[in-house]
Amino acid sequence: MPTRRRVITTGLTAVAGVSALAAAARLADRFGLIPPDHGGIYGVGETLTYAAQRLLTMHHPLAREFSHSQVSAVAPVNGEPPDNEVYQRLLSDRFAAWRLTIDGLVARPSSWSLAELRQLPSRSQITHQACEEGWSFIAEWTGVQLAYLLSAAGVSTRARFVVFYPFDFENNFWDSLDMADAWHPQTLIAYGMNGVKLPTRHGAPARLTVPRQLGYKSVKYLARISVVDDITRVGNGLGSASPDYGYSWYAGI
Ligand SMILES: Nc1nc2c(c(=O)[nH]1)N[C@H]1C(S)=C(S)[C@@H](COP(=O)(O)O)O[C@H]1N2
Ligand SMILES: [Mo]
Repeated sequence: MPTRRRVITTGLTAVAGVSALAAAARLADRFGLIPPDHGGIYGVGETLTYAAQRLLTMHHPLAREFSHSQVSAVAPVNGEPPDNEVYQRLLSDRFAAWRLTIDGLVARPSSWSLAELRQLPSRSQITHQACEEGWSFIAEWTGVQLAYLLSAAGVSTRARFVVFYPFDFENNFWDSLDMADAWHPQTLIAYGMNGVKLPTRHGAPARLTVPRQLGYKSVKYLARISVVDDITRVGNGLGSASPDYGYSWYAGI
């Protein structure tokens, strides 16, 4: 991915020239399209990738969806189930005591049990999940749209990002989405995969799925969702654990 990004940025520079780069950076600033890790390793390249992707996807905003016959026979795993006591206890009880918390800049901080989530309007979508390591698979995900949960909680107009905390947060894994991706109809809190309940290693009891971005944005083993205005005060301040490992906060594909 870093290689591809460098190619894109270099390509943009070659085609557009330096003055156009400056114009694009001004445009990004004007529309607030500055990623939280803009000061990181990739600098202006990150800002341009994010801004360019947002402008390009304005007119074809949905990730491609596939048919049942295209579902992959094998779905690899990246990120084993958390081995901490809290998660293992919930797992041993088949998540009967699990609740997904929604807090932060919402009118009604709330929490949902798995049974409650299953009673909400559901959506199933067959999408492609691509890992930054180079492998991918197509699977059907079933769950509730994050937008539904956000509406139910009543999101403040000050909201800028939605933060996702998994049970392996202590191993430094977490991420966030901007509001455009948070409200996106294909952004799901999935509790089902390929017609069965979400397998443990794929993120039980519930995971995020964000098919417009690389796999690492799709946080598994969810514990808590928090709506914030200032992402710089969360964790490393870069919007995601991924910049700690050299990957960008924005992973649009
Ligand atoms: N909580 C948590 N979520 C995670 C990870 C992880 O290590 N922990 N790995 C991510 C990465 S890098 C990818 S590619 C996908 C893989 O999802 P899968 O295991 O269902 O294929 O989950 C993402 N979500
Ligand atoms: Mo990944």
